[in-house]
Amino acid sequence: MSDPIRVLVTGSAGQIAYSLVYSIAKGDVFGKDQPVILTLLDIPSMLLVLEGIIMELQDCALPLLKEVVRTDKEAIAFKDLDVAILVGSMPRKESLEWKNLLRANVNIFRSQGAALNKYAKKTVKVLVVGSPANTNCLIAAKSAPSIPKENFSCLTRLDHNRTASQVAMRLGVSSGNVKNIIIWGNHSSTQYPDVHHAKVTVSGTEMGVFDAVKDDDWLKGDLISTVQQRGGAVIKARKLSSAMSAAKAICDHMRDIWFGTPEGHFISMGVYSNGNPYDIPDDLIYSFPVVIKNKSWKIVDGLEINDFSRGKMDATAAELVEERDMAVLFLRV
Ligand code: NAX
Repeated sequence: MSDPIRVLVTGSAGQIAYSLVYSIAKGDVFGKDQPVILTLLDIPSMLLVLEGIIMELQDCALPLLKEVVRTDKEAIAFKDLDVAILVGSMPRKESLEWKNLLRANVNIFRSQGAALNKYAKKTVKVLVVGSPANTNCLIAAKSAPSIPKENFSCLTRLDHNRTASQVAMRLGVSSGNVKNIIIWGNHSSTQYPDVHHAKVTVSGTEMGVFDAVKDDDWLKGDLISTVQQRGGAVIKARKLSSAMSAAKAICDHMRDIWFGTPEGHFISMGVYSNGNPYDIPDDLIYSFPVVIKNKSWKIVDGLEINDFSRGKMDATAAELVEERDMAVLFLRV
Protein backbone atom coordinates (compact mmCIF):
# COMPACT_ATOMS: atom_id res chain seq x y z
CA MET A 1 0.00 0.00 0.00
CA SER A 2 1.24 3.52 -0.80
CA ASP A 3 1.88 6.29 1.73
CA PRO A 4 -1.24 8.12 2.90
CA ILE A 5 -2.24 11.33 1.15
CA ARG A 6 -3.44 14.38 3.08
CA VAL A 7 -6.91 15.55 2.06
CA LEU A 8 -8.62 18.65 3.48
CA VAL A 9 -12.36 19.27 3.40
CA THR A 10 -13.43 22.74 4.54
CA GLY A 11 -16.96 23.42 5.70
CA SER A 12 -16.80 19.90 7.01
CA ALA A 13 -19.56 20.33 9.55
CA GLY A 14 -21.95 21.15 6.69
CA GLN A 15 -24.36 18.96 4.77
CA ILE A 16 -22.29 18.33 1.61
CA ALA A 17 -19.28 17.30 3.65
CA TYR A 18 -21.38 14.83 5.63
CA SER A 19 -21.75 12.65 2.50
CA LEU A 20 -18.38 13.60 1.01
CA VAL A 21 -16.02 12.60 3.81
CA TYR A 22 -17.48 9.09 3.94
CA SER A 23 -16.97 8.58 0.19
CA ILE A 24 -13.38 9.83 0.36
CA ALA A 25 -12.57 7.74 3.42
CA LYS A 26 -13.92 4.55 1.89
CA GLY A 27 -11.84 4.84 -1.26
CA ASP A 28 -14.37 6.06 -3.85
CA VAL A 29 -12.16 8.95 -4.97
CA PHE A 30 -8.47 8.09 -4.66
CA GLY A 31 -8.78 4.35 -5.10
CA LYS A 32 -9.20 1.27 -2.97
CA ASP A 33 -5.50 1.00 -2.13
CA GLN A 34 -4.78 4.64 -1.28
CA PRO A 35 -4.79 5.41 2.45
CA VAL A 36 -5.88 8.92 3.44
CA ILE A 37 -5.38 11.33 6.31
CA LEU A 38 -8.49 13.52 6.41
CA THR A 39 -8.44 17.04 7.81
CA LEU A 40 -11.75 18.67 8.66
CA LEU A 41 -11.78 22.47 8.88
CA ASP A 42 -14.74 24.53 10.04
CA ILE A 43 -15.38 27.64 12.09
CA PRO A 44 -14.82 27.49 15.89
CA SER A 45 -18.51 27.13 16.77
CA MET A 46 -18.66 23.91 14.70
CA LEU A 47 -15.79 22.06 16.37
CA LEU A 48 -18.16 19.99 18.50
CA VAL A 49 -20.08 18.93 15.38
CA LEU A 50 -16.76 17.84 13.86
CA GLU A 51 -16.13 15.76 16.96
CA GLY A 52 -19.36 13.89 16.21
CA ILE A 53 -18.40 13.38 12.57
CA ILE A 54 -15.04 11.96 13.64
CA MET A 55 -16.82 9.53 15.97
CA GLU A 56 -19.02 8.40 13.10
CA LEU A 57 -16.05 7.98 10.76
CA GLN A 58 -14.35 5.86 13.43
CA ASP A 59 -17.53 3.81 13.78
CA CYS A 60 -17.52 3.13 10.03
CA ALA A 61 -14.28 1.11 10.58
CA LEU A 62 -12.79 2.17 7.24
CA PRO A 63 -9.45 0.47 6.56
CA LEU A 64 -8.10 3.27 4.30
CA LEU A 65 -8.69 6.02 6.85
CA LYS A 66 -5.41 6.45 8.72
CA GLU A 67 -6.17 9.56 10.74
CA VAL A 68 -8.76 12.34 11.03
CA VAL A 69 -7.77 15.81 12.19
CA ARG A 70 -10.34 18.44 13.16
CA THR A 71 -9.37 22.07 13.40
CA ASP A 72 -10.44 25.69 13.04
CA LYS A 73 -6.84 26.81 12.29
CA GLU A 74 -5.57 27.27 8.75
CA ALA A 75 -1.94 26.63 9.77
CA ILE A 76 -2.94 23.10 10.81
CA ALA A 77 -5.54 22.46 8.11
CA PHE A 78 -3.41 23.40 5.08
CA LYS A 79 -0.12 21.77 6.18
CA ASP A 80 1.47 19.42 3.60
CA LEU A 81 -1.79 18.92 1.69
CA ASP A 82 -2.05 16.77 -1.41
CA VAL A 83 -5.70 17.72 -2.00
CA ALA A 84 -7.85 20.62 -0.77
CA ILE A 85 -11.61 20.54 -1.28
CA LEU A 86 -12.92 23.96 -0.30
CA VAL A 87 -16.62 23.54 0.44
CA GLY A 88 -17.19 26.07 3.24
CA SER A 89 -18.12 29.62 2.32
CA MET A 90 -20.28 32.45 3.59
CA PRO A 91 -23.88 31.29 2.96
CA ARG A 92 -26.40 33.37 1.06
CA LYS A 93 -28.87 35.15 3.37
CA GLU A 94 -31.80 37.32 2.42
CA SER A 95 -30.46 40.09 4.65
CA LEU A 96 -27.02 40.01 2.98
CA GLU A 97 -26.63 42.02 -0.22
CA TRP A 98 -24.85 40.18 -3.07
CA LYS A 99 -21.92 42.61 -2.96
CA ASN A 100 -21.40 42.03 0.75
CA LEU A 101 -21.65 38.27 0.28
CA LEU A 102 -18.95 38.47 -2.37
CA ARG A 103 -16.81 40.64 -0.11
CA ALA A 104 -17.10 38.11 2.75
CA ASN A 105 -16.12 35.28 0.42
CA VAL A 106 -13.20 37.19 -1.07
CA ASN A 107 -11.85 37.48 2.48
CA ILE A 108 -12.32 33.75 3.18
CA PHE A 109 -10.75 32.58 -0.10
CA ARG A 110 -7.93 35.13 0.01
CA SER A 111 -7.02 33.80 3.44
CA GLN A 112 -7.31 30.15 2.39
CA GLY A 113 -5.32 30.81 -0.82
CA ALA A 114 -2.56 32.40 1.26
CA ALA A 115 -2.62 29.39 3.60
CA LEU A 116 -2.30 27.04 0.62
CA ASN A 117 0.63 29.12 -0.59
CA LYS A 118 2.35 28.94 2.78
CA TYR A 119 1.61 25.45 4.04
CA ALA A 120 0.45 23.05 1.29
CA LYS A 121 2.57 20.98 -1.11
CA LYS A 122 3.19 22.84 -4.40
CA THR A 123 1.57 19.90 -6.18
CA VAL A 124 -1.69 20.28 -4.21
CA LYS A 125 -4.90 19.89 -6.24
CA VAL A 126 -7.50 22.43 -5.15
CA LEU A 127 -11.21 22.06 -5.87
CA VAL A 128 -13.48 24.98 -4.92
CA VAL A 129 -17.15 24.20 -4.29
CA GLY A 130 -18.38 27.01 -2.03
CA SER A 131 -20.45 29.60 -3.89
CA PRO A 132 -19.74 31.68 -5.91
CA ALA A 133 -17.41 28.81 -6.80
CA ASN A 134 -15.74 30.22 -9.93
CA THR A 135 -14.83 33.56 -8.42
CA ASN A 136 -13.86 32.07 -5.05
CA CYS A 137 -11.54 29.73 -6.95
CA LEU A 138 -9.99 32.63 -8.86
CA ILE A 139 -9.35 34.53 -5.63
CA ALA A 140 -7.79 31.48 -3.96
CA ALA A 141 -5.53 30.92 -7.00
CA LYS A 142 -4.48 34.59 -7.10
CA SER A 143 -3.66 34.43 -3.39
CA ALA A 144 -1.40 31.39 -3.86
CA PRO A 145 1.24 32.60 -6.35
CA SER A 146 3.65 29.73 -5.65
CA ILE A 147 1.12 27.08 -6.73
CA PRO A 148 0.45 26.66 -10.47
CA LYS A 149 -2.91 28.11 -11.52
CA GLU A 150 -3.59 24.82 -13.33
CA ASN A 151 -3.85 23.10 -9.92
CA PHE A 152 -7.06 25.04 -9.17
CA SER A 153 -10.51 24.10 -10.44
CA CYS A 154 -14.12 24.69 -9.43
CA LEU A 155 -17.12 22.41 -9.42
CA THR A 156 -19.56 22.42 -12.33
CA ARG A 157 -19.80 18.63 -12.40
CA LEU A 158 -23.12 18.68 -10.57
CA ASP A 159 -24.58 20.75 -13.42
CA HIS A 160 -22.93 18.37 -15.89
CA ASN A 161 -24.41 15.31 -14.15
CA ARG A 162 -27.82 16.96 -13.95
CA THR A 163 -27.78 17.53 -17.73
CA ALA A 164 -26.69 13.97 -18.50
CA SER A 165 -29.43 12.63 -16.27
CA GLN A 166 -32.16 14.79 -17.85
CA VAL A 167 -31.16 13.59 -21.34
CA ALA A 168 -31.01 9.97 -20.19
CA MET A 169 -34.46 10.17 -18.57
CA ARG A 170 -35.89 11.76 -21.70
CA LEU A 171 -34.62 8.84 -23.82
CA GLY A 172 -35.26 6.12 -21.25
CA VAL A 173 -31.60 5.05 -21.17
CA SER A 174 -29.04 4.85 -18.38
CA SER A 175 -27.17 8.06 -17.56
CA GLY A 176 -24.01 6.02 -18.20
CA ASN A 177 -25.01 5.97 -21.89
CA VAL A 178 -24.68 9.77 -22.17
CA LYS A 179 -21.27 11.42 -22.59
CA ASN A 180 -19.57 14.68 -23.56
CA ILE A 181 -22.05 17.11 -22.05
CA ILE A 182 -20.57 20.60 -21.68
CA ILE A 183 -21.28 23.16 -18.99
CA TRP A 184 -19.89 26.50 -20.13
CA GLY A 185 -19.17 29.34 -17.75
CA ASN A 186 -20.35 30.13 -14.27
CA HIS A 187 -21.91 27.82 -11.69
CA SER A 188 -24.96 30.09 -11.56
CA SER A 189 -28.20 30.50 -13.44
CA THR A 190 -26.28 31.95 -16.42
CA GLN A 191 -24.42 28.67 -16.97
CA TYR A 192 -24.91 27.13 -20.40
CA PRO A 193 -25.56 23.38 -20.46
CA ASP A 194 -24.68 22.46 -24.07
CA VAL A 195 -25.51 19.12 -25.69
CA HIS A 196 -24.44 19.95 -29.26
CA HIS A 197 -21.36 17.70 -28.93
CA ALA A 198 -22.88 15.15 -26.55
CA LYS A 199 -23.36 11.52 -27.56
CA VAL A 200 -25.82 8.92 -26.36
CA THR A 201 -25.93 5.18 -26.90
CA VAL A 202 -29.43 3.95 -27.71
CA SER A 203 -30.02 0.23 -28.41
CA GLY A 204 -26.27 -0.29 -28.86
CA THR A 205 -25.80 2.57 -31.35
CA GLU A 206 -23.94 5.77 -30.43
CA MET A 207 -25.41 8.96 -31.91
CA GLY A 208 -25.60 12.70 -31.35
CA VAL A 209 -28.06 13.81 -28.66
CA PHE A 210 -29.90 16.10 -31.12
CA ASP A 211 -30.41 13.14 -33.48
CA ALA A 212 -31.58 10.87 -30.67
CA VAL A 213 -33.96 13.29 -28.92
CA LYS A 214 -35.37 14.87 -32.13
CA ASP A 215 -36.77 17.84 -30.21
CA ASP A 216 -34.57 20.91 -30.70
CA ASP A 217 -37.00 23.13 -28.80
CA TRP A 218 -36.60 21.02 -25.65
CA LEU A 219 -32.82 20.75 -25.99
CA LYS A 220 -32.44 24.51 -26.51
CA GLY A 221 -35.18 25.51 -24.07
CA ASP A 222 -36.57 23.49 -21.18
CA LEU A 223 -33.47 21.31 -20.76
CA ILE A 224 -31.28 24.38 -20.28
CA SER A 225 -33.64 26.16 -17.90
CA THR A 226 -34.30 22.97 -15.89
CA VAL A 227 -30.57 22.53 -15.26
CA GLN A 228 -30.03 26.23 -14.59
CA GLN A 229 -32.84 26.24 -12.01
CA ARG A 230 -32.30 22.76 -10.57
CA GLY A 231 -30.57 23.92 -7.39
CA GLY A 232 -33.55 26.15 -6.57
CA ALA A 233 -36.01 23.33 -7.32
CA VAL A 234 -34.20 21.02 -4.89
CA ILE A 235 -34.28 23.72 -2.18
CA LYS A 236 -38.00 24.26 -2.75
CA ALA A 237 -38.76 20.56 -2.35
CA ARG A 238 -36.23 19.58 0.32
CA LYS A 239 -36.04 22.88 2.21
CA LEU A 240 -32.29 22.32 1.99
CA SER A 241 -29.84 22.71 -0.88
CA SER A 242 -28.38 19.82 -2.88
CA ALA A 243 -26.01 17.80 -0.74
CA MET A 244 -25.88 14.10 -1.73
CA SER A 245 -25.70 14.97 -5.44
CA ALA A 246 -23.11 17.69 -4.78
CA ALA A 247 -20.92 15.26 -2.83
CA LYS A 248 -21.24 12.69 -5.64
CA ALA A 249 -20.23 15.35 -8.20
CA ILE A 250 -17.20 16.36 -6.10
CA CYS A 251 -16.13 12.69 -6.02
CA ASP A 252 -16.56 12.40 -9.82
CA HIS A 253 -14.55 15.59 -10.40
CA MET A 254 -11.66 14.67 -8.09
CA ARG A 255 -11.54 11.04 -9.24
CA ASP A 256 -11.17 12.25 -12.83
CA ILE A 257 -8.32 14.55 -11.78
CA TRP A 258 -6.64 11.67 -9.98
CA PHE A 259 -7.12 8.91 -12.55
CA GLY A 260 -7.83 10.81 -15.79
CA THR A 261 -10.86 10.84 -18.08
CA PRO A 262 -11.66 7.73 -20.16
CA GLU A 263 -10.55 7.76 -23.81
CA GLY A 264 -13.11 9.56 -25.98
CA HIS A 265 -14.85 11.24 -23.01
CA PHE A 266 -14.69 14.81 -21.86
CA ILE A 267 -16.13 16.38 -18.71
CA SER A 268 -16.88 19.89 -17.47
CA MET A 269 -14.95 21.82 -14.88
CA GLY A 270 -14.15 25.41 -14.04
CA VAL A 271 -10.51 26.10 -14.96
CA TYR A 272 -8.24 29.04 -15.62
CA SER A 273 -9.26 30.63 -18.92
CA ASN A 274 -5.89 32.05 -20.06
CA GLY A 275 -5.11 31.02 -23.64
CA ASN A 276 -8.40 29.11 -24.12
CA PRO A 277 -9.42 28.28 -27.71
CA TYR A 278 -12.98 29.69 -27.43
CA ASP A 279 -12.34 33.45 -27.13
CA ILE A 280 -13.46 33.57 -23.52
CA PRO A 281 -11.72 36.46 -21.71
CA ASP A 282 -8.49 35.63 -19.87
CA ASP A 283 -8.14 35.63 -16.10
CA LEU A 284 -11.40 33.89 -15.26
CA ILE A 285 -12.23 30.51 -13.79
CA TYR A 286 -14.68 29.43 -16.50
CA SER A 287 -16.22 25.99 -16.99
CA PHE A 288 -14.96 24.30 -20.18
CA PRO A 289 -14.98 20.80 -21.65
CA VAL A 290 -11.72 19.18 -20.55
CA VAL A 291 -9.83 15.91 -20.83
CA ILE A 292 -7.47 14.89 -18.03
CA LYS A 293 -4.29 12.82 -18.23
CA ASN A 294 -1.48 12.44 -15.67
CA LYS A 295 -3.41 14.73 -13.30
CA SER A 296 -3.33 17.62 -15.84
CA TRP A 297 -6.36 18.97 -17.67
CA LYS A 298 -6.53 20.23 -21.22
CA ILE A 299 -9.43 22.16 -22.74
CA VAL A 300 -10.98 20.22 -25.63
CA ASP A 301 -10.12 22.19 -28.75
CA GLY A 302 -11.83 22.52 -32.12
CA LEU A 303 -15.50 22.12 -31.18
CA GLU A 304 -17.75 23.99 -33.58
CA ILE A 305 -19.70 26.76 -31.86
CA ASN A 306 -22.93 28.00 -33.46
CA ASP A 307 -24.50 31.44 -32.88
CA PHE A 308 -26.93 30.08 -30.30
CA SER A 309 -24.09 28.69 -28.19
CA ARG A 310 -21.86 31.74 -28.72
CA GLY A 311 -24.45 34.10 -27.23
CA LYS A 312 -24.90 31.94 -24.15
CA MET A 313 -21.15 31.39 -23.65
CA ASP A 314 -20.55 35.14 -23.83
CA ALA A 315 -23.41 35.98 -21.45
CA THR A 316 -22.08 33.73 -18.70
CA ALA A 317 -18.54 35.06 -19.34
CA ALA A 318 -19.84 38.62 -18.89
CA GLU A 319 -21.26 37.69 -15.50
CA LEU A 320 -17.91 36.20 -14.46
CA VAL A 321 -16.03 39.31 -15.60
CA GLU A 322 -18.36 41.43 -13.47
CA GLU A 323 -17.88 39.15 -10.41
CA ARG A 324 -14.11 39.11 -10.91
CA ASP A 325 -13.80 42.86 -11.29
CA MET A 326 -15.74 43.45 -8.10
CA ALA A 327 -13.82 40.75 -6.23
CA VAL A 328 -10.48 42.19 -7.36
CA LEU A 329 -11.58 45.60 -6.04
CA PHE A 330 -12.28 43.98 -2.65
CA LEU A 331 -8.86 42.27 -2.80
CA ARG A 332 -7.18 45.68 -2.93
CA VAL A 333 -8.89 46.97 0.24
P1 NAX B 1 -23.70 24.16 4.81
O1 NAX B 1 -24.20 25.51 5.22
O2 NAX B 1 -24.44 22.94 5.23
O3 NAX B 1 -22.20 24.02 5.32
C1 NAX B 1 -21.22 24.99 5.13
C2 NAX B 1 -20.19 24.83 6.21
O4 NAX B 1 -19.12 25.74 5.94
C3 NAX B 1 -20.73 25.17 7.62
O5 NAX B 1 -20.42 24.13 8.52
C4 NAX B 1 -19.98 26.47 7.96
O6 NAX B 1 -19.72 26.60 9.35
C5 NAX B 1 -18.69 26.27 7.16
N1 NAX B 1 -17.91 27.49 6.95
C6 NAX B 1 -18.34 28.75 6.74
N2 NAX B 1 -17.29 29.58 6.64
C7 NAX B 1 -16.18 28.84 6.75
C8 NAX B 1 -14.79 29.12 6.74
N3 NAX B 1 -14.36 30.36 6.57
N4 NAX B 1 -13.92 28.11 6.89
C9 NAX B 1 -14.35 26.86 7.09
N5 NAX B 1 -15.65 26.51 7.12
C10 NAX B 1 -16.56 27.49 6.95
O7 NAX B 1 -23.54 24.24 3.23
P2 NAX B 1 -23.46 23.07 2.17
O8 NAX B 1 -24.81 22.67 1.76
O9 NAX B 1 -22.53 22.02 2.65
O10 NAX B 1 -22.85 23.87 0.90
C11 NAX B 1 -21.54 24.39 0.95
C12 NAX B 1 -21.31 25.33 -0.23
O11 NAX B 1 -21.40 24.63 -1.45
C13 NAX B 1 -22.31 26.48 -0.32
O12 NAX B 1 -21.60 27.68 -0.60
C14 NAX B 1 -23.14 26.10 -1.55
O13 NAX B 1 -23.70 27.24 -2.16
C15 NAX B 1 -22.10 25.42 -2.39
N6 NAX B 1 -22.58 24.56 -3.47
C16 NAX B 1 -21.88 24.58 -4.63
C17 NAX B 1 -22.16 23.72 -5.67
C18 NAX B 1 -21.36 23.73 -6.93
O14 NAX B 1 -21.74 23.02 -7.84
N7 NAX B 1 -20.28 24.49 -7.04
C19 NAX B 1 -23.32 22.78 -5.59
C20 NAX B 1 -23.75 22.51 -4.20
C21 NAX B 1 -23.73 23.70 -3.26
O15 NAX B 1 -24.88 24.45 -3.47
